[in-house]
Amino acid sequence: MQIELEHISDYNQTQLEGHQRKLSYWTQEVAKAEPVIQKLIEFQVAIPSWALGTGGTRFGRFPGGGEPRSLEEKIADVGLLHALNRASGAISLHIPWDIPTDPQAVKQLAAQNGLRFDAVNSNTFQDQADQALSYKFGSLQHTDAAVRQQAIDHNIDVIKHGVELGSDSLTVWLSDGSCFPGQLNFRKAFDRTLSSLAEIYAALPDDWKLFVEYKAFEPNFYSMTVGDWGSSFLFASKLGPKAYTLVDLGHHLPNANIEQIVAILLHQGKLGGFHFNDSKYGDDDLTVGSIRPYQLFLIFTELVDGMDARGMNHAKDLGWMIDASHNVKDPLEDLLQSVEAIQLAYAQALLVDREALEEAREANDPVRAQEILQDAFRTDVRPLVAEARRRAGGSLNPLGLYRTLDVRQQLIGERGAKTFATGL
Ligand SMILES: [Mn+2]
Repeated sequence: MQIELEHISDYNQTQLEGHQRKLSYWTQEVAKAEPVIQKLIEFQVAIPSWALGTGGTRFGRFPGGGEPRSLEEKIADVGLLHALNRASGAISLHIPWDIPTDPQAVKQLAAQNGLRFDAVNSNTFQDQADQALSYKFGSLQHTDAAVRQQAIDHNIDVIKHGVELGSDSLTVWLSDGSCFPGQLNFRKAFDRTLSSLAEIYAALPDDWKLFVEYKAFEPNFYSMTVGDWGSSFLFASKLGPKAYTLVDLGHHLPNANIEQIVAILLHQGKLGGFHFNDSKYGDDDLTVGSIRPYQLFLIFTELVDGMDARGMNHAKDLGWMIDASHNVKDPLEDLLQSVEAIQLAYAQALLVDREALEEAREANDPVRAQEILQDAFRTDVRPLVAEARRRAGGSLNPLGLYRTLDVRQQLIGERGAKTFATGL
């Protein structure tokens, strides 16, 4: 299905009066509001191709119907999101789940939906049916050089698919590590991983970036070879200027100070990409902003501050992506909520009075510093986000329109109730 422009404008008409009333507060604050709205219009968050179906755990999976059956249908789903919110203008592919058989046609289809291709993702955390050697004991760290070579070749293959689609970055997330003390020589695992990554790095086109994603635990439960930002930073630093750390919010040990990690990585010019989700206990992959919205705001405050300090373009200079799983929600509704949560945190971070905050810091005044941050966090910026969407041609209330149009039922009608999307 497609969401027609008149669906959006008709629906917006029904919401306009209420929207303008809420927005009227900001007419006193135009000098503050306008730059925020402009930045929100530019800001796009990529949607991963593996998050469009129902997620599951090792205990089970409860599909909701109408899931995309092919790469083309995944692109169509992201197209629906983007039509509604005008902020999901990119898709991130996972190889081999989404190998484009006809790259030109796929590229064209994406362009028709207003989408570009974000980072491509390799997969050496599971064995494919036609695969010669197993990744059971790791991929880039493996003791057997032939397994390492297979994983290197796969990553280089992923780069080639990405080049065909106009992508410009590769995300490498490794499940490599060990489950038991004594199983792995940490130093050898590090060295092997580094030399494997160096071969992949050497195959990167000049204008590409390599993102090294870290994760504290799972599927390995004793050690992860790229287990924290320190190891990722070390790998990225040793690889060279095209390699960066990628921060996934769910990949830390409980209560890690992610905003501080982000600040230091940005300060060192080594933060490359970001995977948004939320969690209570571990890598829960829940809807962004559903558990810890204040943490998300604090992270964005550091992102904005750190990017401004380096003269970076908020919309273009970091890779922004959602990486979540949807066990009990309609994936598209969940993604609409996640994008909105990101926009809200971003808008609030833009409102922080940085000059006053810096003064409070220099004066060792934590009370004042907290007031400044929480003043921004407690500001209702929903009218600004809605206005940015409206101006960009999206819906004032994407979720409301999604339900009014009964999109999921239409997708079930087109694709069937028992379709199965590849993903996690
Ligand atoms: Mn991730």
